[in-house]
Amino acid sequence: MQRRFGSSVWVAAGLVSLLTACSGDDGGAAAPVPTNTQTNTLPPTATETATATEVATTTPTPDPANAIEQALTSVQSAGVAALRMSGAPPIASGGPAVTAESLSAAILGGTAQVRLNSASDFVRAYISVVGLDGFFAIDLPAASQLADLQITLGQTAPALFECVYRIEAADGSVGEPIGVMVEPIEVGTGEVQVSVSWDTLSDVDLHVVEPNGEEIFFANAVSATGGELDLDSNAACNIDGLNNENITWGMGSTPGAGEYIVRVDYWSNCGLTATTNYTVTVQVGGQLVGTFSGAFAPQDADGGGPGSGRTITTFTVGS
Ligand SMILES: [Ca+2]
Repeated sequence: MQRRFGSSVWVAAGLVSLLTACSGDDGGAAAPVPTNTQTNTLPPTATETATATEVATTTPTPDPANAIEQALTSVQSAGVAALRMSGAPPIASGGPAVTAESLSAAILGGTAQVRLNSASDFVRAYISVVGLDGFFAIDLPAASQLADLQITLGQTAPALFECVYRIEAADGSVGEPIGVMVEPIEVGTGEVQVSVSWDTLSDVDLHVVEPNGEEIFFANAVSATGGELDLDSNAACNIDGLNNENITWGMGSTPGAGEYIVRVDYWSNCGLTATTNYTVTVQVGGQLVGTFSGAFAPQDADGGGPGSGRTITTFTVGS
């Protein structure tokens, strides 16, 4: 079917954000970052030193206002959720270096696709944010020189923050950290927010069916209840490189009570032969309901319209 191109003003603004977000993750351009995000500069006591070596097993009371969840709420890879640890990740100890490549833009309340690469095998990755306490640690299914991460941003993440990656080899050695500046795209983050991100320059479409049956998607971008598709990426293979779509109910609108159906359609592979991996993120009432990852093969592309797509999940909004 015919479809419009993405035309809203803020797609152009978002592209600027993407470029900014990518500016530090091309390997050589990354600025060095502190190897420790702790702000306490007092010399550690014997007790504190002992505690610091046990960050993986102790759970100090976190300060929510200064915790990593201010920026990042979840990290996954290969269908496994990362562990949320307190304190700071381990410092470098001669392990492998890493580069981080953004395969999608980062949007508020959505999930960014990030690929870690190394010239050497690694078995674990650490993700932290400069100035915020805590970190995520994720074990790979097997030693690899590549790991694809799905990193979910908070709906109120800072306008600019530095995400720090480091990896660990099988022998326990940790490499030097790499910092990536992230400037999230300010999409709508209302009472209900559904988004999808993906990792190739192809056209994926997000469809949300409301309890009243109205379907929000590119050809019906604003619903009667005020639900709106406010980001439609790579529309008709007019590649913006954001690789994100977002549907939300903004200020002054109220999502109806009842069950919502989330579908994702592979509109076009845009000539690519690679598999496209996607992650759907659902936020309701300011809480992360869940993330749902899957993949499209090139032949799954169907140029779909209303009613098209793969059902990803359903969720219920109370009255
Ligand atoms: Ca699209």
